[in-house]
Amino acid sequence: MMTKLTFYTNPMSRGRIARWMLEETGADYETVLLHYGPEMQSDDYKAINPMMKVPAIVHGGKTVTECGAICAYLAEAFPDAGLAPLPEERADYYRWMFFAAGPWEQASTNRAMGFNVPSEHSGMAGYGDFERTLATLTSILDDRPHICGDRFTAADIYVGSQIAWGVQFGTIPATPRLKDYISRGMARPAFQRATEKDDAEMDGYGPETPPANA
Ligand SMILES: N[C@@H](CCC(=O)N[C@@H](CS)C(=O)NCC(=O)O)C(=O)O
Repeated sequence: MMTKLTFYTNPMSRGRIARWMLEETGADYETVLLHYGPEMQSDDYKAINPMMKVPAIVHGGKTVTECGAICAYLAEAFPDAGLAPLPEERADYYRWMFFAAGPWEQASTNRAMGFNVPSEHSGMAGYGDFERTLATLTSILDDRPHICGDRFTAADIYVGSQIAWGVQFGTIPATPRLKDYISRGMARPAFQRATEKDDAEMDGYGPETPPANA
């Protein structure tokens, strides 16, 4: 019997990264759409993610939250998709997955909110400062077509999505190299399927939209 896989998301959220990963695996999954606000803060959902955030997956009764962890978990749970790192790719894979989930997510969010680490405290901030973090992120692709080298892996879904969103929102400069990298990801059939599914659900799920029964 197939292990049950449930995906909790909102189509206007980082859940798009997890959806892309799910589509790459070819796994069967059930989608539960949550509105921002009361639905994400309900006791039922808090039992799944006490952070009250999407995305989350529940697979065989086990919960995984955090986009980076969801991508890494699914890559291993569905090895036939070939998206988990080969032994020689592991160093780059873990290094850049964690870099994107930690330093980059914090640096880019703080920048978007207009918060800059005071220079005298950059030693305490895990990402130091925005400029350094940005330069490090974009340098990954200076000498390779994918995050781990020659091959597309789950790191290209997670780190690549962060790069694509940064370019889209203007936090990351749109260099020809990055634009080419992003287009290669977007050309993948799984990305297109995921985008179609999320786009089809957008109506009524924005951050300002309360649930219909609220
Ligand atoms: N670090 C988390 C971030 C998750 C996150 O912030 N999700 C946002 C949507 S993009 C959310 O659920 N916000 C609802 C809220 O905080 O009320 C991840 O990578 O999954």
